[in-house]
Amino acid sequence: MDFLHTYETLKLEFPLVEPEEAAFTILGVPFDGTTSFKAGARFGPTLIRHATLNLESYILDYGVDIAELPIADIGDVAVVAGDPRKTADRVRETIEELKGANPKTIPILLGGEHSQTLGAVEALKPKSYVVFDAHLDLRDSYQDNQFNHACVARRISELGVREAMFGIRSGTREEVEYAEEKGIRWVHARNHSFNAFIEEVKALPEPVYLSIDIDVFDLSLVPSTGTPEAGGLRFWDVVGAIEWLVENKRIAGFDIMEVAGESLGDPTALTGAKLLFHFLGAVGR
Ligand SMILES: [Mn+2]
Repeated sequence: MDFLHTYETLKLEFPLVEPEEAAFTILGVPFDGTTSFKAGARFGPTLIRHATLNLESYILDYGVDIAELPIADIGDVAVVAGDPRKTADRVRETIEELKGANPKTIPILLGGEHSQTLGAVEALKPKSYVVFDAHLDLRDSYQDNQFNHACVARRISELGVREAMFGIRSGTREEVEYAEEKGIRWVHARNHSFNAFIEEVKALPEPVYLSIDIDVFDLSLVPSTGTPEAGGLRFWDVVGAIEWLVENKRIAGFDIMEVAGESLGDPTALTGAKLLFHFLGAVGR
């Protein structure tokens, strides 16, 4: 199947299927045009795909070999350098094309800046947005740009999507007040627990879009990301939450964003790749 805005790139080393037959469709978004601290998320999709070469496709935890699942990888979106809105439009259009061809496939974005999640949410129109992130991302504007990575949860909330956030440890007074005013639920990283997670998500309407900003993890796990923060979650905290969510809620889409780096084998990309495999295995089991 041909897409207007995508091109071939390094792909997952699985026996891939066409998107029309895929339960999961991977799309890279190599954009880092509004990154304000540590650049390099444009290499995230390639670095994550490369990092998967290090991993066994058999997931011990689930007894599932994800190489046997119907997965498509449609390459990367051709970004509009420096323009998060136009690039997110291409993400939206690509996912609309994909869902037109296969309404059942779950799109999986590999990023790339968090700003690009907006395009996926606009295409998929979930009822709820569950995000693991160090940051609230509820600014109205940042660096004079409403589509900056620091504004993505604000833009999604304005679409009327319910939001719940986990692993949070960074935000402004204005963002906290906005969350309060709009009923946006968030749990500080210090207070994270499986029970706290379920408490916040159990009543959320479906389908749910699940977004992982890789900076949710402690920066010792993920040194190469746009805005690293100490004091994050552990790997299995996030895996446990994903397992509950895919068992209990319909998932509209999934992403792993803000993976940066300049060298193959970067621990940030290895963390992202391992998380991707657990998501695939948890849904596929
Ligand atoms: Mn973040």
